[in-house]
Formats: sequence, structure tokens, C-alpha cells
Amino acid sequence: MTVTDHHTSKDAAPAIADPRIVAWVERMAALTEPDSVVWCDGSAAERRGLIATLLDSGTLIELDPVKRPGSYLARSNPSDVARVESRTFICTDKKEDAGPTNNWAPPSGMRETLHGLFRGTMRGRTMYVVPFAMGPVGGPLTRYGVQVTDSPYVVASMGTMTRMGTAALKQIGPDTSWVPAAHSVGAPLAAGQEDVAWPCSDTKYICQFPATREIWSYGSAYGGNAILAKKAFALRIASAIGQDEGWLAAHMLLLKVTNPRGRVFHVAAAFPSACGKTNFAMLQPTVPGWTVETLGDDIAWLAPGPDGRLRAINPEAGFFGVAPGTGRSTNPVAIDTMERDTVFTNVALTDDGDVWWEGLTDEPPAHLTDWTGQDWTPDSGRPAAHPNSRFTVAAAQCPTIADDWDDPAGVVVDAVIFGGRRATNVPLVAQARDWEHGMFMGATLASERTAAAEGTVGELRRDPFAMLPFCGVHMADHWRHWLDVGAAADVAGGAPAVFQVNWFRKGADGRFLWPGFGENIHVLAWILERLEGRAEAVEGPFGYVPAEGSIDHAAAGVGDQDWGALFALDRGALTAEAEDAKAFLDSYGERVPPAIHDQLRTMRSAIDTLD
Ligand code: GTP
Ligand code: SPV
Ligand code: MN
Repeated sequence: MTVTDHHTSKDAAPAIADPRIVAWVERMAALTEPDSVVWCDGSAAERRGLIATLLDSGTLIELDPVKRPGSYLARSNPSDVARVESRTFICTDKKEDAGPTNNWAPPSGMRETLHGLFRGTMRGRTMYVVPFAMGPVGGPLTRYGVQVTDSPYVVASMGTMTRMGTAALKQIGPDTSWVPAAHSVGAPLAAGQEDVAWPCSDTKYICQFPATREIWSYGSAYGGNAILAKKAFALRIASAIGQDEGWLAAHMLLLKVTNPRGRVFHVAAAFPSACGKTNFAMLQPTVPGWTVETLGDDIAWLAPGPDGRLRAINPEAGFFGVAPGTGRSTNPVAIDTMERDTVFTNVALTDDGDVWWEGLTDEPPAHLTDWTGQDWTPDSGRPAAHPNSRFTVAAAQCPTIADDWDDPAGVVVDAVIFGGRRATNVPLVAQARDWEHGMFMGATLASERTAAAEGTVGELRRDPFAMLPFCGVHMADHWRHWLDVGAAADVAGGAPAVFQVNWFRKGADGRFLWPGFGENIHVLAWILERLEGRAEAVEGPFGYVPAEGSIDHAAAGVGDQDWGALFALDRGALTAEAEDAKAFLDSYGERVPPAIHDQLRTMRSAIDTLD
């Protein structure tokens, strides 16, 4: 079947394409009026062609082929540098189904708005049709989607971040559900008009329709705004699908750890954006005998396996990781992963054709071209790389990628961890008393804001399950769903144990009390020893915390005083924290599961008994 309408060259749809996809692509082409339509096959030759197009348009700059083989730098428009939470909408029939944490719009009204914006939006451009799989192609947990986009940069990104192309398309038969994802940068070209390196629009809409499993995104080419397989599909739409089908979409890294006795565990951990998932997933233990391997750094889908235990896959195929703060001393695995075949966005360019960002080396180079293309020196007084600059690279390139990272059946999850950036109050680590307590930890998670989205960096906000910007259902229903799925797993033979961590507690002098990074193995080891019944703990308001001597903090370079401060309980501050949690839960109204309120009451009683 061929795409037929007005002006120009349209690729014939592949013969294997499901007629529903072909019909949707035809409708999108008729609406957006591209000059041409290209069906992506995911081949290496196709990628080479895309890169050539992007070099030609100035979107990509080739890096030095010896220093950084197969790698490129992209500089975005300075107005298009991060996710736009204020422009992200969950379009449910009833406003209350989107819940208090989402921007809501009625589906019909939003559809009208989007149709208006998309009409003719691809004029002068190519519409790429990008079929993709989230999860190993053909796997039982894998889901499929098709994105149309007028951004070749986004196609190249989707090619790294997903299993993209013909293999995915072939999986979509007449009975396969698939998610249509429409994307435009919102910058049509008039005849003869010259393009810019990073086309985008001041008008932005990132819209999810959970009931019809549809995504529409307009105006941005950056990260989660545009790589629609990632946050829009694998978290927002997937959280709605998962609720219907009995599984969980989580903003979680996935790692495998082998202890000194050779026992293997798998751990899923939810931290908000730019709070250390990539680093934790690539942890290089400072304690001999422990090995950590990587399965995923951002998203996990958890589903009950045949034996009822929770299993998880990483639905992605690549990393879209935060560059600043990533260096040989903090995350050597990431540094090795991106030594070749990597696209960097909004980092600085060195004079010898390589990349740099704050934290890559202790000493900045004497001269750079900054992320906006301006000359930069260490006394410029501004960052050389944008704080949300990122690297895009295939997961398979990671030297610590686990052998089971793409097992279609997923891995059994032994422990679930919640973490945030908390300068005060929250201890380095605590174990939940049980699943319900763990869900309370997730529900009340709070973190200081980072540069991963627009807003004031450092401001403390609740970020339940690290899903605040990514939940396609009412947040309290998401909690109830986690409670239910865990309860079922518990009956079937064991829900994962749940923990909370905080690498970011600060002393009165403003310095981090915990060294973090490779030293986080001390905490991970305690967590896994708890699972084996080998580590002692004492109970307090946050649950079980390490007993004296159960973590060798001196080995992590932490003195007794700082160690004490990492677990200090200030009755006044914790009372205020609990008050805030109460107000937060109350603001969610009646959908909050009673178990969550019960847990807060238990915590308040424990706080009341403090000296
Ligand atoms: P998204 O991709 O936005 O979802 O973020 P992420 O959670 O994967 O963030 P990432 O691991 O890239 O971490 C971002 C920042 O956290 C970097 O600047 C790191 O240097 C910093 N970071 C990570 N781990 C630690 C740690 O253990 N201690 C401290 N102090 N900082 C850390
Ligand atoms: C995040 O912000 O959590 C990210 C980056 O992982 S983005 O894909 O842009 O959402
Ligand atoms: Mn993320």
C-alpha cells in the first residue's frame, strides 16, 4: 500500500506494515503535509544517512574521529533544553482521573488544539515513520509503538534508545496493540526557506491520552519531550496500561549485584530525575568481592512472573544520561560507555574536537566553545555545558552491562529502593518494615529539584515514586496499584524488600556527609545482607536503620561524627516533616489508600517517642 495524497515523494509502506499503521500514517501525512514520508528500517545504512543529513543541516557537529570515534555534538536552541512539565498534559475524560499532580485537558478540546497545530506542521520537511519495541522484540512484557516525527535528530535518538525498525514493525499484527506517537518540532519551512540547526517552537504541548493510548508532542526536540518511547510511552501511557493489565511502569534503574559468596540479586531503584540512577546502575564497588552489573538506568517495567514473583525488564535499549557530574572518579563506567558512537547534546566542545562538561575533569580546559557556541574560559562565570546536557548511547556499549539485561522474561526483583536528594531529615538508608511501609516511603518521597525540567533548582518537592512528572493515572491510584501488585507477589512467594536511601544529606557546613558513588556499595551491601538475615538493624521512625557496626563507615572514609549526622533524628524537624506529609496526602483526597495514612500515623507515633 502506498501513501497517496498531495504534493510529493512518499515511500511505499513496507508490505509487512499492519494496515492500521499504514492508515494512521496516511492520516498524519494528510494532516501535517510533509514533503516526503520515510519508513525507518533501523539499519546501519539508514543511521549513516540520518547522520549525514544532520551534519548537513548543522544539527550535529562531528567530533574528532580518533578521540571520540563515531560521535557527534548537538546544540539545542537555548529555549529547548529540558522537559517542560508545565506543558505536559494528561488528557482523560474526567479531570479527577488525571489526579492532582498532572496538568489536565479534556481529550476532545486538546485534540482540536493539536489538530490545529499539526495542520501543515511538516511542510518542507520529511516525516519519518519510526516503529519501535519497548523491551526485547517478541518478549512477553514487550510493547510496541510507532512514532512519526519531522526531526531526524529524534529518529537517530529513537534508534539508540529503542529497538527501532523493521523487526519491531513485524511484531505488530492485526491483534497487537500499539501506541501511536505523533511528534513535530512545530517549525514548517516555506518554499526556499533555510532551516536552522535546531528547529523547534515556542509553543509546546506534550500530550498523553491514556484511554486511547496515544501521544502527541509539539514544539520540542529535546529528550523526553520528543523521544516519545521514553517518558511519554514507557512511563505515562505504560502506567495506564499497567494498571489495566496488572503490571508496573517505574522510573527505576535496574542492577544486578553479586556478593562475595557468589549469590546474585537484582535491585530496582527509583530516584527522581538527575538524582543518581545512572550512577547507581553503573556502580563500581570500592569493597572487594562485590560486583555490580547494569541492566537499565531510567525505566523498569515490573510484572508478576509465572511463579507470581515480580520480574522486571528495562524496556529501553540505550542511555540518555546526565553529563555534568559524570567523570572518571564518579562514574568511570559511563565514561567508558561513551568513548565512541555517542551523541552528546548541549555539552561544551574542546579546541581539539572532543567534549567537556563540569565534573568530567577536576581542571577545566583553558578554552572551550560552550553549549551555546560561544567562546568560554574558566573565568567566564557561567557553565560551559548546560546543567541538563546529556549523552545518548547504546546500552550494549556499557562495559558492565549484565548478561541478563535483555532477557525477555526479565529478572526477579529482590529489592526495591526509593531515593531522593534530601539535605536534611532523611537517613542514609532505612529498610521498610513491610510492603505497605515501603509503599508509604515511595508515596511520600521528596527531593530537591534538578535541571532535568524547568523550575527552580534546589526547591524541595514531593516526588512520589519519582513519578511526579511521569504518571499517566491519578497518583493515588498508582499507589493503590503498587500496593495490590506487591500484596499479590507476597502471597505468591515474596514481594521484594523495600528500602529508602539518601546520598545527599548535608552537614551544617553545606558539604555532603556521604561520599557517594562507588562507596554506595556499603549501603547496597547492607541492604542485601538484610535480605539474607546477616546484618543487624534498629527500628525508628523511618523503619530499620543499620545497627552500630553493621556498616563499616570508616572504610567509606566517613568519621563517627558524620556517620551519626547521617542518621540524626531531630524531633522538631521530623514533626514538621510529618505534618507536611499529612497535608500532602490530604491534598490527594479520598483516593489515597488507607494503608498509606496508617503508615503515617505509625511514623508520627515513633517521632513522638523521640527525645
Ligand atoms: P535522569 O536521567 O534525569 O532520570 O537522572 P538519573 O537519576 O539517571 O541521574 P544521574 O545518575 O545521571 O545523576 C545526576 C547527578 O547526580 C550527577 O551530577 C551525579 O554526579 C550526581 N550523583 C549521582 N550519584 C551520586 C552520589 O552518590 N552522590 C552525590 N553527591 N551525587 C551523585
Ligand atoms: C528525566 O528527566 O528523568 C530523564 C530525561 O530521564 S528525559 O528523557 O528528558 O525525561
Ligand atoms: Mn529519568
